[in-house]
Amino acid sequence: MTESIEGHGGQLALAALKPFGVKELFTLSGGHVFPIYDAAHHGDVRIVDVRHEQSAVFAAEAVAKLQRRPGLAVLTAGPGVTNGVSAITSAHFNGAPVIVLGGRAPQFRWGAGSLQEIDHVPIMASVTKKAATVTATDDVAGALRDAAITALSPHRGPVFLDLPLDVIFSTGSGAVPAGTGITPIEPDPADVAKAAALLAAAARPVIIAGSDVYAGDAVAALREAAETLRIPVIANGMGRGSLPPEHPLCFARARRAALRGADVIAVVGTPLDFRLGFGEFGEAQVVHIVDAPGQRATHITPAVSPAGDLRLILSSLANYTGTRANHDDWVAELRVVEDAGRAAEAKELSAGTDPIKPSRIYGELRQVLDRDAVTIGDGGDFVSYAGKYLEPAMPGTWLDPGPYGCLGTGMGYAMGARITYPDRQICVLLGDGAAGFSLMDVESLARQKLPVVIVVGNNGIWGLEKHPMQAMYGYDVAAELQPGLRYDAVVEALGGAGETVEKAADLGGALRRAFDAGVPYLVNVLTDPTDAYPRSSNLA
Ligand SMILES: Cc1ncc(C[n+]2csc(CCOP(=O)(O)OP(=O)(O)O)c2C)c(N)n1
Ligand SMILES: [Mg+2]
Repeated sequence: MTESIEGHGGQLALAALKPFGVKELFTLSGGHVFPIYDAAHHGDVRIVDVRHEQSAVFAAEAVAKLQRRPGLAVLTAGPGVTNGVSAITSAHFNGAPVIVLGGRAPQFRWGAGSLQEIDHVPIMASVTKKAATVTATDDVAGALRDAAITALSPHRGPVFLDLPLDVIFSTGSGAVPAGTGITPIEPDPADVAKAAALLAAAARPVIIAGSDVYAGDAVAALREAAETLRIPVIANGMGRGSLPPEHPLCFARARRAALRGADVIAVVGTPLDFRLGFGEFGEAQVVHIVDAPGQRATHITPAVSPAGDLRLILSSLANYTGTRANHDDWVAELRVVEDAGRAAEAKELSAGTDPIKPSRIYGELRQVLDRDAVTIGDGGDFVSYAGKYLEPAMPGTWLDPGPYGCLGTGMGYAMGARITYPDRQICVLLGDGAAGFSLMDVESLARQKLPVVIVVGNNGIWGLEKHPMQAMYGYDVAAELQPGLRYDAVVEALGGAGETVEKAADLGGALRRAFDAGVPYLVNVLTDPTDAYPRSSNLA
């Protein structure tokens, strides 16, 4: 059934997004986009506004990632759009279905020098799946529908459209078909069969599950495939939590042993990038399972690379009927390493040192976080520890910045997570350096009654740069921040609350107060500046 609609450009735009489940937009005000606000105000789309456009796009990205539907950011013409560029790029790297609508100077006098007259499209083209200008009001609904379909079709990613002032303020008509019209990509059955045979026959197989497993709603199929073939699973990105930590096939501490010892490694739903040693796993054969042919690696040649709907591919693996090698010894071997790693961590997690070790913060957090809490990492070393010590128990509960590694996601991601889950714990793990990019958006969170907990690992330095620079040069520059700064006082001033913690024994109480506060609450933990996350690569 297709509905015919009439209205101004803003009304046509939002009507077209309704079948895709868009219920809110993130924005920072600008006259060029007023008609979209008018449509939202008189319709049922919630307007959530921010203090910097990057937070609007990060919030839309969090909604897109968590809910697997388009997240919408509306940015005013010129600087509004360009302020969103890094965040849109993050969505691009993360394969997140974000739609960014930009205002645009009027086209009827284009070239005459209107306020904020700049062609955004070439700026956006390389960091989106599609970037275009809608040049007629009658085209708005169709263009928005196409944008949503493009954003949601694997491999997912952001779409940018700008709407010239005269187009968006004029009235026109459009058609809104029901449903989303997205069809799964069928994988080549021969590729899937080869992948299944390789994994089943392997003596020491491993599955690495990445973000697209969650994005493609393929978590159940992954679990089924792992369980029927009895293959250990290691997760990264939003793949984390696909198997709960207590699952016999879920491994984290044994990652290195698993990748060193494996003879077949199936990497599912994540690129073979720097996070996975560029897919160079020694003698092991690599099966790269991707959600679209364009995601296949070009820098190495895997044994086979099935491309298509991840649910279909993983379900086929689960239904494999050929002969299977017994992997029990391999699973048991890794379990020993996993348990030993876990035992070794206990000391770190309970470290009673003064100043506080970041690991102790995670030890305390593990005791107060609910299983469905959403945790968000924005920072350097402090967030590397989060990746190591926090164990997401459910899929879709961990948000990291992804391979673009852009600092500043914190408050935007927190906003998107809070909008998605009004009743869950939302907790940002924030470096003190990272705090500078988005902390002002605590004002937006407080004003719009969006409580979140922010835990700052306050070491007074850009730790992930200072320590490597010291190691490389024997000195460091541009790596200092003011020590002991009261980020909690900043949050109080912005309408939230918080406290500074200097003693490990005070952490637990502070965290409990934070989750009970009902307002944005920042726990400012003064941590040991000499502590450096142990890493093999020095460049971040
Ligand atoms: C937008 C952006 N600017 C710069 C960097 C480079 N960078 C990566 S980690 C890091 C240090 C982060 O410091 P902080 O947030 O205090 O965390 P810490 O390492 O001290 O725990 C920097 C500057 C980046 N990733 N993104
Ligand atoms: Mg720091």
